[in-house]
Amino acid sequence: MIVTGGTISMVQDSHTGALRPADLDTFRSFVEEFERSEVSITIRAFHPLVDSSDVNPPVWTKMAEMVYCEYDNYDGFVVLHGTDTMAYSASALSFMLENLNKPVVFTGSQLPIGVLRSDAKENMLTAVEIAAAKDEDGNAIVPEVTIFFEDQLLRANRTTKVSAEHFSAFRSFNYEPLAIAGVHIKYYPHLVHYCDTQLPLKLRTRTCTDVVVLHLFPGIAEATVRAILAIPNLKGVVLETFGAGNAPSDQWLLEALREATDRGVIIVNKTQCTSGSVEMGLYATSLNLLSAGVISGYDITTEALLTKMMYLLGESEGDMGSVKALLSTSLCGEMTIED
Ligand code: ASN
Repeated sequence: MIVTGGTISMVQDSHTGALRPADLDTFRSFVEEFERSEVSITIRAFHPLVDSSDVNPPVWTKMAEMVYCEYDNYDGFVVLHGTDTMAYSASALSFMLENLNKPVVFTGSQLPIGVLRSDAKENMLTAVEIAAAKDEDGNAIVPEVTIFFEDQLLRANRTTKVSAEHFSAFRSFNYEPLAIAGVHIKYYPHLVHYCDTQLPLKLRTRTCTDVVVLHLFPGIAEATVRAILAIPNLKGVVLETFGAGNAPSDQWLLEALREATDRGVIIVNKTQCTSGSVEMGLYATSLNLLSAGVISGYDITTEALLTKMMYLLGESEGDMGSVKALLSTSLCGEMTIED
């Protein structure tokens, strides 16, 4: 269990009422029930613990390295993480840990672990059970990077945080849950992404942050779009469009996008809708984007697309052709490509 921080790692100071980091004994006391059964757990914590708003690519690297270095020593990994950017971190690790054959389950909580009504205990204990779960042949049931929250086990790179209030804080709009935890934990193995077990785990932690999210809105000004596309060293743009991937048909917009793609900037079309897919060419307003060199992001989440872009641009050594090709390929179940 890797404790990185977030609300799940906080207790309330009995004197001041302020939240402060829990010590490791707090986590140990919750998981010691497991220790009496056949699951043994080692707890490693970040020093200092971090709020997930401060998690960035170097911190993703640290998490991925911790999994990689201990990969042969454990059957599964649980990452306790703040909820705010959990979907980004978990998506990033799904790309950084290539050929993963063991569960890496992210979880967190909406209320601190030291608060009576906290959702921390259930989330943490079920995440441990899922990380340790094996089928009758002794193979991990869900050997991919996932997020467990409230009662759903979701593929990490399909997941988005949807609520700052509810205990059920995450959704995967375009892919069914991999398991549902009720009285029993019901797994759906036919939905799980399996890697070739013969291939060794590869750690790929080089990232490039010369990327931007350009969220279109009715009335967006030419100067705004041109200023964003003129960012020095810009390499990748997540273009958040309307509906099935549509954009205003203003000539200046298409010209600005065309100029950027001609300079080698990769622009990927991602719908602002939470569910459904980009279908380029369905309307004239997205056909224009195709002719401006914009590529489809299909039904990917913004979190997965952004982290995939950072990872591909970081690992590509300047081979933009292969970055483009891989952005149009589902690497570990992050998108559904309809023919
Ligand atoms: N601010 C916290 C975090 O993301 C929120 C939480 O964990 N519920 O670190």
